[in-house]
Amino acid sequence: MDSMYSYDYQFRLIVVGDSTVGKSSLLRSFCDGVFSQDPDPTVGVDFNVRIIEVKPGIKVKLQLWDTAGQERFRSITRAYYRNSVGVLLIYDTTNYVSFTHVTSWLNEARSQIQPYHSVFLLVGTKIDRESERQVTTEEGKAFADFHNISFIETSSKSSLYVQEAFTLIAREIYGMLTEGRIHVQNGWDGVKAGPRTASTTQNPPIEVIQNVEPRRGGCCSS
Ligand SMILES: Nc1nc2c(ncn2[C@@H]2O[C@H](COP(=O)(O)OP(=O)(O)OP(=O)(O)O)[C@@H](O)[C@H]2O)c(=O)[nH]1
Ligand SMILES: [Mg+2]
Repeated sequence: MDSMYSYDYQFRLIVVGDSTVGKSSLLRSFCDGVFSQDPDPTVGVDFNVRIIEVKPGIKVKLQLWDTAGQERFRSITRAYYRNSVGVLLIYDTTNYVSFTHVTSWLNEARSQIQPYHSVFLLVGTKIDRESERQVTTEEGKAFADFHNISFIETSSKSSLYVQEAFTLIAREIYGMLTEGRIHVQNGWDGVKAGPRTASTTQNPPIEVIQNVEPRRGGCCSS
């Protein structure tokens, strides 16, 4: 069992997309290893935590914000973008309309997060329902390539590529942190140094920026 107090960094991620695309199911599969056929819709926002290793010896606590897809909660969920360093954009591969809405989720996320940096991951869910598929893998990939973001397809029911999705985005964020393209900044909760960071020598030195304007440009910010 991971100790909740033993990690090098904390990344705050937000999960967005239309209602019923499977956001909560993805998080439950990842955090608890369970799947429900009939979960309750999310009301406002929900919160999950899991620690993963992004490379040998480097542990990251993922603070995962699960948002409600229903329109009536939009003003609540909007407030959670700003302090997120990663955004999982979710659509349902068996529901083409949910795929057409990804653009507006992406635009909303970008407008709320800027001028902070964040990393986006496009996730197509429910690939266990292959016979009902409405969005091809190529369409998902083309969208992701166009927007220069990563892409993966998952099944929470079959636990397919769920772990990989979170590892992918966490590694990308960690890479940007070590390259100095994302920073730990006072007043922003997207990335925080964990309790182990100061006491080990294996981590790259982190630069803490004090009360300055966040930097512009770079990956996924506009
Ligand atoms: N077959 C299959 N069904 C899934 C999968 N993921 C989710 N579902 C089903 O899709 C429905 C909606 O799942 P949720 O996880 O509640 O969807 P959500 O995106 O959190 O919805 P909101 O909270 O309303 O925004 C439920 O009936 C789930 O059982 C999957 O990978 N495969
Ligand atoms: Mg939900």
